[in-house]
Amino acid sequence: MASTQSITEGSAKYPNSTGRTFQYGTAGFRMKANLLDSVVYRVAILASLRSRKLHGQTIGVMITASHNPPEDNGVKLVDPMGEMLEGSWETHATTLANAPSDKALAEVYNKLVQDLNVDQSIHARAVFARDTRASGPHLVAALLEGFNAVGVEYVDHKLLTTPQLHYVTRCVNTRGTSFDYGDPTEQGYYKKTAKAFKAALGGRKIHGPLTVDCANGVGGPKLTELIKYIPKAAQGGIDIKIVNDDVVNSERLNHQCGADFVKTNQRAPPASQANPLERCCSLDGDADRLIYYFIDKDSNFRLLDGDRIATLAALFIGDLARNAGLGEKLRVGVVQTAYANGASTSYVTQDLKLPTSCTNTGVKHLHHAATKYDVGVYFEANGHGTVVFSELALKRINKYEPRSPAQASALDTLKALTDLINQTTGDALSDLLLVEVILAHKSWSPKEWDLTYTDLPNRLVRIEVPDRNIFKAVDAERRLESPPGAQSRIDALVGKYKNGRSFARASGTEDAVRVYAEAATKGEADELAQLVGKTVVEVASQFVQSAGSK
Ligand code: 16G
Ligand code: MG
Repeated sequence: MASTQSITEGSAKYPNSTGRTFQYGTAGFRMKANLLDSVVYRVAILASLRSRKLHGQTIGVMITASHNPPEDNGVKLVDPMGEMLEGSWETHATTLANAPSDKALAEVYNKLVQDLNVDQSIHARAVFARDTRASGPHLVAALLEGFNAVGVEYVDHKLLTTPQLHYVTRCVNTRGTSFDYGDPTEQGYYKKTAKAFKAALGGRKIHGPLTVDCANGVGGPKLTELIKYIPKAAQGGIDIKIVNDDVVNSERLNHQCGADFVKTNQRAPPASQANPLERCCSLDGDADRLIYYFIDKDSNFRLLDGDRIATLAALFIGDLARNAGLGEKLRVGVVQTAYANGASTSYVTQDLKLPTSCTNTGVKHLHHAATKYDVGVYFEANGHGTVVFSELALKRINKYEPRSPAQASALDTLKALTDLINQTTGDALSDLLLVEVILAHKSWSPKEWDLTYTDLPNRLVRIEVPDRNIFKAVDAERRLESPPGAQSRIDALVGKYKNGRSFARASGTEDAVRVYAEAATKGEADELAQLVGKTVVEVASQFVQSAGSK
């Protein structure tokens, strides 16, 4: 039970004194860790409201800043089924975080209780975890202060990857129901994942080691744990070589390593010393992104990003569904964002003959769109993604009586995948086991995987402008609606390039505009990105001038 007094007293220990405006964005609140005290305290209060509003279901709280530098941190809420916080509540999070004083906070709280019709006598529950950042324990103290102020019963899961916390949240809320998702513990996660991995492999051999760069983040110790539950290749499992798993020297987090480093720089982290044609992958700081890569026989770096993982998964699952006799009964679709390489989209529609959808950037958008298919494969090019099976799909898969040994075998693999793949959010650990299973089934090295299609040359640039908020995108961020005239200038530039495609969108996590361009050659893609970037700078400064002259 919460009282105005307990809220203000707790808040006085974590006052909002930074003078900042906070915003719950695509990845929750994220910024320099030393600015987050009051925000985390208030997120605890928000969790109590959310839990009570949802009749005492358990809400997850994750303290992490993913691939950001070590001095940053962040916090986000997880809804009962392990999904991202419902969009309309992001506004409440922002309102609470920006209440200017302790007293104002209590007022905002009381107003939310009224407006949202929250019954304060309901028992509120939360689970939480953090990544390995040095600032984590301090922020946990602020969180506990908040939980105590509003009377939340909580379980501290200490260090977890973000997807593990999503998993635990769903498990707690489905326990003992027909949707039981598993044992709500870290060990439960390992046992379920390892068992499903073995079943999905179905006796196929994994050749050669997989080198995993853990970004010096929480994925390192957690992958080390997971491996204990999985046999080595010689015993029918996998040989994993872990690099960048230093979580003691926290300044090494995401430094010269991790999925974001690899995707942005298009090169392997220096610590990765794999031989040509050996499979390598990188996680990000909280292990919800995964990027594969290898060095080809001519010593060229080859990236196998989120688009590649999505196409590989869609190819495999589509084949399994057909081979199991469920081809007509399972509608497999692929969800991407505007950043997906055009060649990957063509491959899905023309070669795999599967439907695609394009959504705004941010996992919650992709996840939502993916649930519209029976089996929705979603990945951002940056490596965040998963595959979601609808309730109907699960029913069909579990009830189907195979008519031949071949159907039975495909069905078994499909069933195992529904347990192997984290249904709550993108999960680098479960995604990497999925990739390994698929490559083993197909007897593919990364070379064959890479040959499925040829990426269009592309370029991503970051442009700083006085006010990114004037850039308003529509049509899944593929077109700018504002500033006026900007899109027609971009269209004119794109029209000059063969296979040209380009868009500009305001970043949701940084004070910048991102410009993406594709074209027939690398030189042209670079040039197009530069020109569109220049246009962005020009229209932004014209906008400032015209606003100033009004
Ligand atoms: C966040 C999103 C990620 C997205 C990225 C875009 C989640 C959990 N994370 O990291 O999906 O790709 O933001 O960043 O939704 P941007 O808006 O700065 O380009
Ligand atoms: Mg992440």
